[in-house]
Amino acid sequence: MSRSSLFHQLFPGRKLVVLSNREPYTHHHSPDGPICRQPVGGLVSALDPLLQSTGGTWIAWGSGDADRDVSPNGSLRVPPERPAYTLRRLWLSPEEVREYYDDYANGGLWPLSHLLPERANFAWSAWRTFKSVNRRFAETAGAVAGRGDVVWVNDYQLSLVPAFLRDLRPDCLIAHFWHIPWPPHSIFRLCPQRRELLEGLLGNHLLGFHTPEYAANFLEAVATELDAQVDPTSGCVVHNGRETMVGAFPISIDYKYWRSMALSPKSELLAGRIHRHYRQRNRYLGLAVDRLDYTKGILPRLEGFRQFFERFPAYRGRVTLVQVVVPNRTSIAAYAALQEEIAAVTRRLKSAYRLPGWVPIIPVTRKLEPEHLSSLYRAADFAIVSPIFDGMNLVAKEFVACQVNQRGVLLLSESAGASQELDAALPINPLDPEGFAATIRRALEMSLAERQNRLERMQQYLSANDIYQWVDSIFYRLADLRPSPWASDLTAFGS
Ligand code: ADQ
Repeated sequence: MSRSSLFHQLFPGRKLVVLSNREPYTHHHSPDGPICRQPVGGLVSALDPLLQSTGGTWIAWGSGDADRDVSPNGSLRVPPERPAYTLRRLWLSPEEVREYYDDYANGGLWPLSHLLPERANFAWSAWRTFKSVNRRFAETAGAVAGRGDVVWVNDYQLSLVPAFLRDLRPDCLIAHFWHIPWPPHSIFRLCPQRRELLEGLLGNHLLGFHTPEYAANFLEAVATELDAQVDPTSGCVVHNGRETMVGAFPISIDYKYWRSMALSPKSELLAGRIHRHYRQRNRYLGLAVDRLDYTKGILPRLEGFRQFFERFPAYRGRVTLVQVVVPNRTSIAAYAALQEEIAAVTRRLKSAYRLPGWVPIIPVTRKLEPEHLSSLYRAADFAIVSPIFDGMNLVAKEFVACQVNQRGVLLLSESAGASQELDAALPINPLDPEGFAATIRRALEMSLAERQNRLERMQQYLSANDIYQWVDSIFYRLADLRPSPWASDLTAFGS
């Protein structure tokens, strides 16, 4: 069944409204006039195909420098080449962006959720702006949604939207997906605004996390902080007469899309060229792909790679790591500093180990087209995905999908959500550089039969557990909640 028919079968006559901080399409000035771009990131990769197939509205902060020129009243139909749904842009002032997004969401909630409390800052002035921006998102959703519509809120930037929206529009069915880890309560309790955040999220009918562990951490926080009834077995919370169902829904990728990208003529050609280049010289290609972020473990990975050459010098001149890092959030000092440090460490690695006709590392710092990215995934002999903490990590799943020749090995951090599903990957501890070095060698020396076997298992798993199955599981769960507390509203409109 197609996505749209499942949605319309489960929620007849309803529309879908998605909210996220980041918009799925941004417009930017160029010498040839405004150009449209799609930002890099897991959330857009996951939800844009969904809205394209179901129609509806996506509400987000209009962050592109040409957004206002293209949509003066804040609304436009996207994707530009074949419009399928409405993008509703919310305009934020530079101060709002700094306090709501840079300071509170990315300077406070992001590091705390990734178990790095010493990096977190929760200034009250930033909190007040966070709250008022969340209220505006909720008011916009309240104005756009039709009676009984399904509203799907995303992520930590919009934690307070559900309760605001539930007050405004009790007829809507509200779901929220939290795309990053939820920390153990001993960490979350350090947030001064923790109770209001929990109450904001309990405005949802359904609240999803990537893993049972994150869901259990959330339930523990609610049970400790609020006067609520919590059933850890079913995931049901009752607070202030409202019921919220909490559960685990591991996000995935569009598996068929990534396969088709890897099998496209362009990808086949590029991957073939790269593979021949390395094989003819008896060399190996390693790959790492990340959004610039201190949680992705890029610096410890480079240290692990350095130790690999120290411990196993026979591989000097034979293994090159292509490290793709797309800059983002560089208006935040910690991110700008990280970008510089990665560049400096990369330069040091190059000058310490380079040999005539060979470099140990090739840095790439731009967004790649899917056919280009898939050709790298396809050609790589191994991929290193080594976040220190990561809600899920879609790069690991994309690599597995694109390995159409089943030759590559996935090295995957045990503290990425994805490691709970991709159990045929080689586990790594991102903070153990020696173990890291040994695992790279193990990957290079693994038999072809074992590599095929491991990839086959993970590919079978991902083909059955793709992004569409993820969306369906959330819709089914949401539809199950109908008798309580949505039933009275449905009866009211004769459904
Ligand atoms: P992110 O932290 O953004 O997502 P991730 O899941 O790895 O992390 O997704 C990154 C996405 O960006 C991938 O789809 C990848 O293909 C793309 N990408 C990265 N570099 C690129 C480049 N140079 N060119 C083109 N595309 C590039 C957050 C959470 C994750 C969670 C997702 C989804 O932090 O843990 O998996 O949301 O819920």
